[in-house]
Amino acid sequence: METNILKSIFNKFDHNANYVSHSELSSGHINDTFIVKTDGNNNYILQRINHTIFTDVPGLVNNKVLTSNHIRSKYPNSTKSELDKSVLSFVKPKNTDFYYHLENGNFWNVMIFIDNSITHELVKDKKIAYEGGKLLGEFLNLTSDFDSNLLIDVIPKFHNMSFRFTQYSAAKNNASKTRLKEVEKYIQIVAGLKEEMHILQHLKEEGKIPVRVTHNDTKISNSLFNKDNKGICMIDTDTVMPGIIHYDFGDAIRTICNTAVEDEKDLTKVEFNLDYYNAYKKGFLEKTKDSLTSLELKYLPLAAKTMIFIMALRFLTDYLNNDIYYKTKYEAHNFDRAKNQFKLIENFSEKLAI
Ligand code: GN1
Ligand code: MG
Repeated sequence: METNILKSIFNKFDHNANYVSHSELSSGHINDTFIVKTDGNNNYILQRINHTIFTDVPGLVNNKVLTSNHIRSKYPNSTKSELDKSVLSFVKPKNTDFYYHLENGNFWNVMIFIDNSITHELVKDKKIAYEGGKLLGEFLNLTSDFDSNLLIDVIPKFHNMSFRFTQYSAAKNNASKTRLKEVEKYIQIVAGLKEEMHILQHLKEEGKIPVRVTHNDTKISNSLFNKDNKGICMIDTDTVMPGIIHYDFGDAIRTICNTAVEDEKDLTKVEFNLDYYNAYKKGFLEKTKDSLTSLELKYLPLAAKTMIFIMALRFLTDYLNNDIYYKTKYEAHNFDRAKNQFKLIENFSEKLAI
């Protein structure tokens, strides 16, 4: 992205700081995210939100801001600058009340960058898993009294298994012969798991598992830590909306317990780390055990399997669709991601015997 364009977009926002430099953060699969260094007290995150995938960007931004404000309201004795170091803080463009700037059809959003913070793509220490579990538990606690009716469904049926199967079937019907042939083995695996992978959805639909405010994209790179690896807050709240805690617990486990990154091609490196699973669960339950129902607790292991599976299915679907959803860096990128997740399920099942 050209510096001049980026700088001019950044200057539309009301931050009282001068642009010094920027760099792209490339770990997301959907939006374009930049860190902007300034000469002021704060640095900022500038993000272009993909409006093809997120069709109601104003609604999405509103979800993020409402959730953040709700969390901030829990700390009435903290000053704004203290809160800006531990809770996401969104910046309005000049002369408007909305938290986004629209330019040439693109939606831009700015938030304060929390200094001295780090993220992890891959967990290499049990303590980080434990801290990550506490962080998610705390996020769910802080938002548990927030009225989820105030939030829009950013992507309707986002973690709905039947919906993902419908998309998968359509993709299979339209796929090229070559890609269909390549994925044959995985089509069998998907069919074998289909019934089990609908259990959580059925429990949700039957009202046996409560709907709460959930984050819905809890991969470990969306947990912000300080340099001592203590959790600061959950970031990337694009998909905050009503859901069940299993989505969040499961998606976090999917990434925390993978001994390799999500797109590692060498599948011998992909294993499920049971120690990290136990550490994450311990941290998570320390924060949530008093508020979870017995069914919510019972289904935590299945949540992990289900969320690994749903990502395997979504990557496979996108591969069959010729890569129309996720950003890819090379031809078989989505297929490699899918194979990685299928390997993880296999190893998960061996280790947890489910
Ligand atoms: C996408 O763009 P990013 O990395 O925040 C996806 C998540 C997946 C994730 C896989 C809106 O998130 O559901 O878990 O990729 N987000 C959307 O890494 O589809
Ligand atoms: Mg995301």
